[in-house]
Amino acid sequence: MSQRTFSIIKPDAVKKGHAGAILAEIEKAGFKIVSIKKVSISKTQAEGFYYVHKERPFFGELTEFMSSGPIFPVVLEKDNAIADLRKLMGATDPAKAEEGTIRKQFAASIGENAIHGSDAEETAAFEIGYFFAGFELK
Ligand code: FUP
Repeated sequence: MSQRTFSIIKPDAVKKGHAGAILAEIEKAGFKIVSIKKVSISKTQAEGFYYVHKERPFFGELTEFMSSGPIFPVVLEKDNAIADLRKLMGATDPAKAEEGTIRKQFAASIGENAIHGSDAEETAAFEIGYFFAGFELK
């Protein structure tokens, strides 16, 4: 069944000029780009997005990094989109990511790991709504 998920091309990938190559991989894997924009977010906005991680030791570093430069929030659609994007992204730590995954190819470290992807339906709904208004999702 067709499903939507949410992704972010993170500041490290945008800075290195990898946004286009990553989006090409995503399209090649059968995802339709429903909506995309380029934005820079504040540390407070990054904290709101990652509030589930607020007690984790890396929260400060993570939100500092996510507000360090422009990002591309993206809404994607395909059958089984949430699980399939997670698979295409690879493990959080690129050193543990499988060959051919986006993080294996484009991520430098566990912190600066090129791409975000929602991990469940409820998080996808929250994350899409955090970055996109209804009229941007036709
Ligand atoms: P993922 O879903 O693979 O993006 O990973 P998590 O939701 O566990 O973590 C969200 C982000 O926190 C990661 F993308 C990078 C950052 N993080 C760290 O910086 N250090 C860690 O040990 C774990 C996660």
